[in-house]
Amino acid sequence: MKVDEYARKLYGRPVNQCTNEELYFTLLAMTKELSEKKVTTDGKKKLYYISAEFLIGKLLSNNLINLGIYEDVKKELADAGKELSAIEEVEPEPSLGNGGLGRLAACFLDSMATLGLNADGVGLLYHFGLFKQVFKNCLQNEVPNPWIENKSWLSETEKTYTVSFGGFDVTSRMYDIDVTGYDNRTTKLHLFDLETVKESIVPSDSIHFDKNDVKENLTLFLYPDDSDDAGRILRVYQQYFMVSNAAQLILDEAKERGSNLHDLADYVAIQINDTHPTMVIPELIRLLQEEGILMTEAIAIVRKVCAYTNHTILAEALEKWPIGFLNRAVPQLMPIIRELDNLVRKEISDETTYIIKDGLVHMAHIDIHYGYSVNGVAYLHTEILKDTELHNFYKLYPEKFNNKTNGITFRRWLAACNPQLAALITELIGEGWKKDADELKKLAQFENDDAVLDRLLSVKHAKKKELAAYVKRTQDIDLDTHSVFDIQVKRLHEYKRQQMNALYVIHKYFEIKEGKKPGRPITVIFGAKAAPAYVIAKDIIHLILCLQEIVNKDPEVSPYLKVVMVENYNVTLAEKLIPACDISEQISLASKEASGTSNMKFMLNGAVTLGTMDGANVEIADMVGKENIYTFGESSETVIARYERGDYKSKDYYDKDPDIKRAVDFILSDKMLSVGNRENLERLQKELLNKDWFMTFPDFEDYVKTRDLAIKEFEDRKAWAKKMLHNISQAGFFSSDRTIAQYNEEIWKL
Ligand code: 26Q
Repeated sequence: MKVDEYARKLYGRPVNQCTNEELYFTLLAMTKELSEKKVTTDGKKKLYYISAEFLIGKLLSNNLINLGIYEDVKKELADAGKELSAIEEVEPEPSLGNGGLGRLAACFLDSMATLGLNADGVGLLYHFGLFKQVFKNCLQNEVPNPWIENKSWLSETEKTYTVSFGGFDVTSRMYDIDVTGYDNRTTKLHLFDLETVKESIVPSDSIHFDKNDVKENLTLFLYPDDSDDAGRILRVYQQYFMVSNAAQLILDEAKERGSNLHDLADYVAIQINDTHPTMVIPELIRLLQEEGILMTEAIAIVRKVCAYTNHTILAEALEKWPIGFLNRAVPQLMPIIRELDNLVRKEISDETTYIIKDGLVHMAHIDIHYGYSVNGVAYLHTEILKDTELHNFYKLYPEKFNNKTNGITFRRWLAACNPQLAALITELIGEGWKKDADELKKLAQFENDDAVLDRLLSVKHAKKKELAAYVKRTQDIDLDTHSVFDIQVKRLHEYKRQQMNALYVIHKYFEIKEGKKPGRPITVIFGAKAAPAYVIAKDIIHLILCLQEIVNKDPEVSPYLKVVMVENYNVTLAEKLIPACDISEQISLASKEASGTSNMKFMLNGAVTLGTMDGANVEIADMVGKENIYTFGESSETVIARYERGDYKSKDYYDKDPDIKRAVDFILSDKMLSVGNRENLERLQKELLNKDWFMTFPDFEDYVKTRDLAIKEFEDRKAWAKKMLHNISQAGFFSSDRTIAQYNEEIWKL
């Protein structure tokens, strides 16, 4: 299979005479044809991973790697004077997710295909995806992010369904994206779209549009928050559209495979990714009834089919829909949901587990009562669910609760984004790690091999140079590649505590001004989108962008400290940032981050974690041992107890710790006001002083101390390289192949 043949066929010209755009479309066509040949749909039982988000990232390199032709294609192009990396730039990134949950779903699809499981993803085709972030005057603005082109990874299918809403019907169409497994089968991501959707109602420079006409707007955007009622009810329409299509597809395919529907559980497993697809439970019951099955049996069938994954402990993030919304959008489901609630009320005395309470439908409660499995996404997270958040459910159904610690695909997060490191690893221990991640353990034998440690450091330096060139090109900021690259990239949320990182930057700024210079310059990099209506999150972005202005332009400070906030953080940027990182910031308030997955990606790329004992950091710490990670901060028990007592007063810490006071005061200093807006900065300062709900102040001192220690220990390059190698060698557990194998063995049983 030669690229040249394809190029001649498509454009009538050899590779060396094609533009990068033409070559992108050539490779797209070629790859699609190859992966199509590998589709296999065998097996009686099939898993459907239903998710409102699939943050798949660009697909070209990933597919070339998984099809085993990356090296050959790269070489053929290079021989013709073309660069694969330049061709990749042409590909738009589909932004079909907000963050961790969506990216996890994408990693899972890769692993399901790689393990050869009979499993497809089902979701929605959002025409503009999540908004694109643009910075202006140190503020975040949101603009639409169109990504669908005439020729793309999407393939239109013949499948269309009717979905009924209160008062009107719509017609859907299924589009497919091939999911190429590494050296294995191709499975499918099915994305449903609305036939009547109208892109033209969206202006080019704003994400505000008429939210009233569902027939025109249903699949335009992925909603980043639930701030206004118009947006909230639209989300209900989207969710029902997704699950009604999924349920119709699932029943069609099960019948094709030979199911008589009474035996559906032998043919189908459904994983419900957070509560967003929860309505698939009443929808399946409704459809089974339409097929002539009685309600009682329909419920029993669904109970053997659906499994639920919880991704959050934040009470405010658990979905509860007003009955009025559901009555309006999906009136046909309400009698079923009422019946499901009545059955719970008949059987169970604990009112906290009821489905309908105070006019709200608790989506997670439907999943837990009517699914056969409930899993958390990291050890600590699952323990907290069992002990506190979902304790009453755990008492009812201890057998349903299980943990599946998240994972990441090593094909994208090592082989594709860091070919230099991948090549070094392969040279040392062979290629086996790409399919059996545990083989990375073999790297431990090189921990005292100076030549290997030197090469590891030079790979890291090469990746830092690549990132620095990118930052220079896109944001015109000069980075010192010999400085410590300290990176925090994730959605902006107060519990993730980017504000604490920013306070550290202010603290360093003062220290440098006082003449206390760090032994080595520090580069602090942020990447984060804030939900458009999340006011404090946007204020935190404002603070960081103002710091970027002040710090980088101060000739006294900038030789020792730089701040960069990359614009529009997404998968493509993650692939550039993560390999270049020295210190991975994982600083959520203990008990709040369900798992985190960037922590795993950083570790795999030889960064050392600076983190709280939260989410999967706990397992990382277990795995690497305390010499190879920097942990700090209060434990989840202490935090949970403090919330229970309700006696945290941030002002007390401000009054007694002069470092905290100085940093917080700086937020409203003349210096800050010379670049920033009083309104944003004042609101943020007040929030910290009067509330600080995610307790940054109690952890601040330990954070500064521990971060300074990490920066100091970075100086012993050999010892640091050893930590890096040790982290990589222990990362195997965090392969999503391991996670998916566990889902299959313990939940799906395909
Ligand atoms: C809900 C209702 C209305 C509108 C939006 C939403 C909504 C959208 C996205 C709620 C939650 C999300 C995303 C959650 C998420 O990404 N959670 C993360 O999941 C990761 C994978 O398990 C974990 O690693 C992270 O710890 C967790 O924060």
